[in-house]
Order: sequence, then structure tokens, then C-alpha cells
Amino acid sequence: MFKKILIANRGEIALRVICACKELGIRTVAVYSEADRNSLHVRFADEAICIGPPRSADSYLNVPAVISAAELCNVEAIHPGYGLLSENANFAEVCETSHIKFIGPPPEVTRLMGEKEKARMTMKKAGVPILPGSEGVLESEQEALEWAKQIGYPVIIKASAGGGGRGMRVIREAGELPALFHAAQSEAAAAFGNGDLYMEKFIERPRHIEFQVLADSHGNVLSLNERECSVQRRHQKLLEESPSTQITPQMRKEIGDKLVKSLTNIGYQNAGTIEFLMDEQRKLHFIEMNTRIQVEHPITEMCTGVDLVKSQILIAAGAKLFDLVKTPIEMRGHAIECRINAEHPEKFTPSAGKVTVFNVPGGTGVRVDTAAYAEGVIPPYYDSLIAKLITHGQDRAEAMARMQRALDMFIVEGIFTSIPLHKKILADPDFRAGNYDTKFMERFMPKKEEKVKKDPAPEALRA
Ligand code: MV4
Repeated sequence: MFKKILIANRGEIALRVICACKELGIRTVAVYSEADRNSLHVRFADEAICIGPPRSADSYLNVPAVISAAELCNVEAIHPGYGLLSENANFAEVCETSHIKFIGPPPEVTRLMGEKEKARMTMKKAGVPILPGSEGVLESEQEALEWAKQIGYPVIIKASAGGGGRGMRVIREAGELPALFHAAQSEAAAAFGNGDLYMEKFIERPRHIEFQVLADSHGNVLSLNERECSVQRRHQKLLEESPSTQITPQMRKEIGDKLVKSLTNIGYQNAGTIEFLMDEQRKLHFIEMNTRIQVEHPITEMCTGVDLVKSQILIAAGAKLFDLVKTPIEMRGHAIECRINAEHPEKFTPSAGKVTVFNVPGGTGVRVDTAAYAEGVIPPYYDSLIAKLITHGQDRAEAMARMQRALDMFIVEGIFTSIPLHKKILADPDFRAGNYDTKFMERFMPKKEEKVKKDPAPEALRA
């Protein structure tokens, strides 16, 4: 077992990893930027090292700085959390050459899944359903036109190095294709240093459903079932729930079995998430795989009773999956997560500054993962997520009731938050009926003509 781990992250996920380490009796090293000196991850880690100026590029993303801290503190492993360096295969390689265990899959697997077109072909070969689409990268506008004709419009062009919604173009007829093809190509080349594109049939109103897996270094893979993440805006998830109201036990087993087979073939290790789009016929199609722990992992933990972060660490240390997890996995009840962001409720711009009041809800079935505290400062340099409010109940109705009362009891003053928006979502009849897709949040967008001409009195909007 590891004696000491470095956490290459900040905020609530750094604290989440510290919690797991404390329970496992592992010492922790926090790294922090100059803006994070007073952060809780620094306070709760056994050791802490400043690795640079506030901007992520100068600190949390600075590979030599992170590796130096790891060597100086003699850690045996690095947990990358999510975002930042978590899906950077080059970083995983540098860890390996420095004889530090990267808590994640082998670098080749991270690299394979990072190339979305290759990931898609790999899953197809392994028998996981994918959307009709191109095979390999699109070499020319001509080839793109031929594929589109075969697939049938509308189609979507995606950047192979993209993901999470960046570098996509929807094409509704052949006439639009040339311009959009070249726009996507240059945008991808500029954003990712790689202009490779691929094509899929476009689904108009998909639901976003993802499966959580765990895989060890001995060839064992386990599905921990699905999460529904369709409540999002601008590719930022706002609320997730597990299980999905749309997945039958038969679908759950069918997809789970296929994923276990395919990920065993690939040699996957670590926690992982396989993203699917559900079409209007309720069929699932693989789109991407994430090789990290995800923001929304707690809802799976609440329903399965499995500690995913502890599992990641123990798997990296060589543990066998079935010594860690009691099988078969039983889904207990229903869980919902609201992502509380520090942002303006109508403009959705980041809202940094000092938190003056921070009253965290508790009680039966409520979990809060956060690194925020009263009198603490939310720096403007990072992601706007300040807390995750998770509720669990025997069924969806109980999880929703707990979420509503927990949102009422969550008081944040001094900055704007998304709490009022979450209250609106929980009160929405379609949400309550489970009747929503990825277009659901459009109804909460301010209409163009009445678009916040002047700021309302700030006091009225403070969450
Ligand atoms: C799609 C799609 C429709 N058809 N692919 C956006 C994020 C990236 N992970 C994949 N995305 C989409 N891919 C096909 N073939 C629609 C989206 C999409 C979306 C997907 C999941 C959650 C929210 C979304 C919002 C807009 C578009």
C-alpha cells in the first residue's frame, strides 16, 4: 500500500481525495497556487507545497512543478482528480519515468480514449453500439460528403481531439458541408493542435446517459450502472441523477455486460465513465469515454455503496477488484446531485469573491462535497464549482424532496450562486416527471429581447 500520495488538484475534489487517504491511513501532500494559500485542501493535507502563480497554466498544469513537489516529498503516487492533468497521457508518462504511480489507466489507454475517433472504432470492434458514422478520420471534404450521403442528413462533424462539446458542427444539407467542414478543421487545429475530424448521425434531442466502471490491474472489470446527465447548459452539467428513469434493468445489464467485455479487451484500469447518447427510440449509442474520476461520482457512490476514490487508490496499489467491492452490485434507491456554481444567476458569468455566510445543509440522505467556507475567498482563476449537493432517498420522489429542502437550507451570501436555478429545476413539472433531454435547460435561458439590460439590485439576487 502507498504510504504517501500527492494530490495534483484543488477545491472539493482535492478534499475528496484527502478524505479517502485519511480513511486508508495514507499521508497526503497538497500542491497549491499562490491564490489557494488559504484553501481547505492545504489545511487538511499532511504537507503542502506552493507550486506557482494563480493561473492554472502556471501552477496546477505545470508538470515540472508538480513532479518536483512529488519528488521533494517522496510520494509514491499522484492522484490527478478531474480536469487539469487527469487525462494528460504525457503527464502519466512523466510520472511513470519518475517512478511515481499515476492513479489512472496506463498512458496508452488514456491516449487511445483521448482520440475520440479511435475510441469510437475501438468500442465498435468490441461490440458496444455506436451511431452510424465515418470510419477513421475524414481525409477530405469529398470523403465527408460521401459519408454524409451514406449516413443521411443531419450529420455532426466532431474533432477527434475534442470532446465535451468543443469543435462540433451540425450539417443539415450537402450545401452547408464544405464551409462547415473547413471551419471545424481549422478550429480543431487551432484549439487542439490536431485538425482530425470524424462524422456521426446527428441526434436532435439526445439524453446524456453514462455508465460508471471500475477496472483493476488483474483484468477484472465491473459496471456500477448509469447516471443521467441531460440537465446541462453550454456543455456544463448542472444536475445529475442515478439511476436514469429511462434505463430498464434489461438495458442496464445488456450495456454493463458489453462494457465489461470491451474494457477487459482494452486493458482498462481505474475508474472510468462511458458516455452514451440516448435517441428518441431510447437506444443507447457510445460517444466518448472519460478515463478519470468524474465530478458526479458521488451519486453512484450513494446508490452502490462503493467508495470510488478509495477504489481508484487501492486499484493503483495493485488490489483485486473483487476484494474491494461486494458483488453483485445492488442499486439502492435514488440519488441526485446539484452542482452549486459561483456564477451570476442570469448572465452565468463567474462570481468570485468573499463568501460571507455559508450554511451547509445536513440531515438524513444529504451529502455536501465542498471546499468552501464562511469568510473564505473564491478565487476568479478556476472552475466556478464551489459545492456539490447530493441527496439520496429510497426512491426518486424522496431524493427530490430532500434536494428541495436541502437547497432551501443551503445559504450562501457574498457571491452569486446557481442555487436559485436549481430550485427552479426541482420545481419544474417536466423535470419531476423525468421528462427531459439535453435541450431541457433552454427554457431557463433569459429570452434575447429581455436580456438583462441593467443589473437588478444585487441584494435581490444573492443566493
Ligand atoms: C452529439 C449530439 C447529437 N448527435 N452527437 C456534446 C458534448 C459531446 N460530448 C457530445 N455532444 C453531442 N454529441 C451526435 N451524434 C449532441 C451533443 C450535445 C450534447 C450531448 C450531451 C449532453 C449535452 C449536449 C448538448 C448539446 C449537444
